[in-house]
Amino acid sequence: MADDSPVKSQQLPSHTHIAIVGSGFSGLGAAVNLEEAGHRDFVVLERGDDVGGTWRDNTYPGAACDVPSHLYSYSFALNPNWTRSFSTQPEIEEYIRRVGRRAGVLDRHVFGCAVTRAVWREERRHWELSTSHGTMTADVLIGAFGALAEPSLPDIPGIDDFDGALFHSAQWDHDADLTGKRVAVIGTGASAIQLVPAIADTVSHIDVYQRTAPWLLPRFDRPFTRVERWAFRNIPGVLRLARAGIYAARETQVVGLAKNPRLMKAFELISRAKIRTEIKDPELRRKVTPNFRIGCKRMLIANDWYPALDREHVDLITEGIREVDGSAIVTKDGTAREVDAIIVATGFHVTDSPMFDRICGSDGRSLSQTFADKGMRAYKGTTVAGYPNLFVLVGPNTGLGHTSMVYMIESQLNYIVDAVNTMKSRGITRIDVRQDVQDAYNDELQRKLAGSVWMTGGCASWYLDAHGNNTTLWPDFTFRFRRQTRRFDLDSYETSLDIDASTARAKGTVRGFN
Ligand code: N01
Repeated sequence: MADDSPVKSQQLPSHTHIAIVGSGFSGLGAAVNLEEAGHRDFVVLERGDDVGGTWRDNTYPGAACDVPSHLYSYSFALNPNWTRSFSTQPEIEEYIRRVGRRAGVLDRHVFGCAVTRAVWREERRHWELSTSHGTMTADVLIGAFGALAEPSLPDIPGIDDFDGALFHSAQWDHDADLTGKRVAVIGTGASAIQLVPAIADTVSHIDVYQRTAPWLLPRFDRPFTRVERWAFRNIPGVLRLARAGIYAARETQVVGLAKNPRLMKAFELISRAKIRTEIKDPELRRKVTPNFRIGCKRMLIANDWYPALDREHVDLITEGIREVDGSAIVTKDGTAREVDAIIVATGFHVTDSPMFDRICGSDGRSLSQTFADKGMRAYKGTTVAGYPNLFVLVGPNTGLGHTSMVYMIESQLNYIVDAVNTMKSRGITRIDVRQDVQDAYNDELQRKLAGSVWMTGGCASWYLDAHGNNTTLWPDFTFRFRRQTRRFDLDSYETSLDIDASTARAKGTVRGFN
């Protein structure tokens, strides 16, 4: 099958053993891992028309990865053909599509199928799913809906009545012709710093609205030479070696980020030097210099952001936005700036994903209700007390700013596949993580986070929730998470057996049940 061949969507089954919601890096990875472990009775429900998730959706100009591709890829599908060190969005999307097609799991996908509700039915011990294609049930639910899937729109008075083109960076309107137009970009996060330089030559003017200046580091991006690509393809071990080297180099950052924030000062010096060399205008230098410790918000990497801001037809506006009035953005000092298009690059609903409203556990409460008291909490970022047989990928405190999320996803997948295998081999129909185990796990996480730069660096970031808790980031070396998730720890769970297994239970061959 050609790599870009169209996918044929399947019918929604009435029941499946395992339902996976979403087919980005995590959902597709789950499908491939389950298939390899011999599980055939699963279905992937994907609201889009192909695999790829965030890499399918974020098609804004300049979209690229901040983690080198040899690490930002599946360990089971290394790619010797990456064309450059930091791949662009089209190349990553193509990679994920190819993995999906080659793994032979697309025949278990239902595309264009949005899950609108998932309710645990205690009496039947299964999940009842409402979807845009009808209803179905599943014994096990894997939430792979992603943390960066739901665009967050700014609440600016009058913006809905704006007279021109208006869209979010993650929902780029490719029909909107920006040639020669006056454009406003709201936000200066990872997406904005990629898209502004990419459109700067096309548009006549850009107003960039900055609320908080980000710290920037150099982007060591370059095309691979033909010799390197030949070596990646033909010399055994070279790909793995490259991957290991990138992994080790990135992991050293954890020492400063999580353990000793004062060490981050060295990065600050590099970033300040970058500002001095890449920007001529002293006033602009002042505006782009952050007022918090580097690492507190995600460190960004780019070589073209400051030079783009320094251009004649690009203005950096730091007065806050008051409102949108007709075709003008009005700042708090009363200045109105006319534009033809507004691009909002204001990030995603991470700690308040709409999917949390749609998943209801054994007491009927949604995940949002459960998370309302203390914020998002899970065990090993994957299971949540009161939500039996639910596994969440890229769940609470599994996020990273410095290295590859695919590494965390694959760690979770080890754990989930082992859990599903354990349930099958022991005849267990219901697992629910013990509340005391989950609480102890989270107390330990917060203790580790307390001294980190994310908590002490003096910034407001989407890493923190409404309570000021960091419920998004993993606060340690990632190999420690890999170690924690190597095996499913049945003793941390309350479990129930199926009727066939009761005989085995009577013989005392199954432990850990209630
Ligand atoms: O979003 P963000 P993003 N008025 O939340 C500002 C990943 N990613 O789409 O800092 C005015 O980082 C907000 O200001 P402030 C990556 O994990 C990865 O850029 O909150 N401004 C900020 O400047 C990343 O972290 C790659 O004060 C408002 C910006 O909007 C995540 O996606 C590439 C505002 C939002 O920044 C999200 O990045 C791209 C308002 N009302 C993205 N609300 C890779 O390379 C928000 N802002 C892997």
